[in-house]
Amino acid sequence: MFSRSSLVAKSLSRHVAAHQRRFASTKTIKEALGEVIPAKQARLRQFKAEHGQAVLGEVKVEHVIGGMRGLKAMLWESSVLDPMEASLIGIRFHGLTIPDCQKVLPAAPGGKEIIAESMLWLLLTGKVPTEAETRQLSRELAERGELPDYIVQLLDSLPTTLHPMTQLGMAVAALNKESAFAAAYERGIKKSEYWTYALEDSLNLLARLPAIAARIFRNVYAPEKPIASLDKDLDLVGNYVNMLGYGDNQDLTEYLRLYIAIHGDHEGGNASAHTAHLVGSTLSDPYLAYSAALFALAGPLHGLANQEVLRWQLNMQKEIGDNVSHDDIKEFLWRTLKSGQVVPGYGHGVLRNPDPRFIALQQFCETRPELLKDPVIQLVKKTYDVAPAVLKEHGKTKNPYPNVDAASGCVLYHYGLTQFKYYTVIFGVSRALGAITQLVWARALGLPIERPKSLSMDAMESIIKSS
Ligand code: CMX
Repeated sequence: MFSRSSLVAKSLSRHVAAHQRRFASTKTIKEALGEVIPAKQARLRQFKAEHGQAVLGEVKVEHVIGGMRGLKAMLWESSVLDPMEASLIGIRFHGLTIPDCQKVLPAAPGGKEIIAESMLWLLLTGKVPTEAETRQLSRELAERGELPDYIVQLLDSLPTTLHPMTQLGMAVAALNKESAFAAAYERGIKKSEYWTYALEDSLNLLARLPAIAARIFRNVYAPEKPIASLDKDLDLVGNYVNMLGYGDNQDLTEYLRLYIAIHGDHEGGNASAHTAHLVGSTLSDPYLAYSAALFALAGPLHGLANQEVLRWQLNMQKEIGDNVSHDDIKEFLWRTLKSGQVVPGYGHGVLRNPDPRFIALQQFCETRPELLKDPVIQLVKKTYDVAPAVLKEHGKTKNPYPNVDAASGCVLYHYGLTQFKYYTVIFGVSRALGAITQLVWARALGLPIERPKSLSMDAMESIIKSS
C-alpha cells in the first residue's frame, strides 16, 4: 500500500511528464483555465457587491414541500436549459446548442461526433478548443488513466451481484486515498490555490473512470476476459469502448462519444450535479463529492431510468410480441400508469418539450438504416408517437415528452451491450464532465458551504399568519 503523499507525488510527476510531452505551443487545460479564472473572479466580486441584495424570485410554500422545483438558488455557469425552447435548442453549453457543438467541437481522429475532451474544454473554459488542444487533453487523460493497484484489488474483491453503480461509487470514493486536494488541505494551503488541486484530482478522476467502469463490466459480465490496455493516442471514450471489449465497433464508439459528451452537463439542480456541488462545498475532495453524486444518479427517478426504460420496453415486447401496434402500446402505457408506476424515460423536472438529447440520439439513429430496422428501436419510436398523448390524458406529469433516457439504452442494446443494469455506469462516466467543471469553478470562485434554511410546518404556518 502507498501513503497518500507518495501517491500524490507519483500522480503529480506523471502530470508533469504529460506536460513535457505536450504538443508544441499548445495550452494545457490548466493553463487555459488559469487565463479565464481571474476575470470571472473579478466579475463575481463586482456582481455580489453591486447586486447582492437584488431579488431573483419568490420562495413559495410549494417550493419548500415540492423538491425546490424551479427555485433559483444555485450558481452554475456551464449549461443552461430553456424549458420551452423547441427540440435541439433547449440546452446550451456556454451558449452553444447541441447542433452548434456538433459543428464546432473537435471530434476524434476519423470520427464525426463530439468527444468528452472537447466538451470538457468548453465546459471548463467557456471556449471552443482547437484540434491540437483537444488531442493534448486526450493524451493527458490517457497518461493519467491507469488505476492504482488498490483500486483494482478493491473492484476484484466485490461480489459480482453488487449493482454496478454501487461498485462505481465505491471505487471512486476509494480514489480519495490519493487526493491532491485533501493532501494539500492537510498541509495547509491558501484558498486561492484550491482550484489547482481540485483540477488535479478532477482530471485524474475523469481519466480513471473508464478503467474503473470497464473493470466493473469485465468482473460482472465477462469474467476472465482480458481488458485492453490504455492507448495513449486514443480519446477517453475510444479507450473506454476498447476496454469494454467493443473497440472494433466504430458505430458504438461514435454513439458513446456523442452520448457521453451531450449527457455530461445539464444545469446544476439535477440530483447528481447538485449532490456533487453540495458535498464539494464542504471541501470534501472531488473523489468523495463525485462518489456521492453517483449514488444520487443511481436512483430510478434519475440516472437509473435508462436501465428501467429498457426493462420496461422489453417487457412490453415480451408481452405483446414483435408486431406491436400503436393501440397495443397505448394499452400497455395505461396499464403501467394504472398500476401506479411512472413511465420510465418520460417527464422532466425542468424541460417542457422533448429532451434535446433525446432528439440528438434519434438523429444518430436516423443516419443509420440498420438501427431504424431494429425492433427495440422501432418500439421506442412508436412509444414516442403515442406516449405524450396518453400522459397528457393521464394529467399528472408536467412534461409528457421523452427525456434522454427514453432512447439511450436501446441503441446500446442494438450494438450488443445488452446488460442494462450497467447502463447507468455509462451515464456516471459522462456526468463527471459537468460535476468536475463545477467542483473546480466552485473552488476558483470561493463559493461557500451550502446551507439552505429548512422550515417546519409550524414555522411556515406562523410566517403565513404573520404576513
Ligand atoms: N409517468 C407517470 N407519472 C409521472 C411521470 C411519468 N413519466 N412523470 C411525472 N409523473 C407524475 C409524478 O410522479 C408526479 O406525481 P404525484 O403528483 O403523484 O407525485 C406528477 O406527475 C408531477 O410530476 P412532475 O412535476 O411532472 O415531475 P417531477 O419534476 O416531480 O419529476 C421526473 C421529474 C423525471 C422524476 C418524473 O418525470 C419521472 O419520474 N419520470 C420517469 C423517470 C425518468 O424517466 N427519469 C429520468 C429523468 C432524466 C434524468 O434525470 O436522467
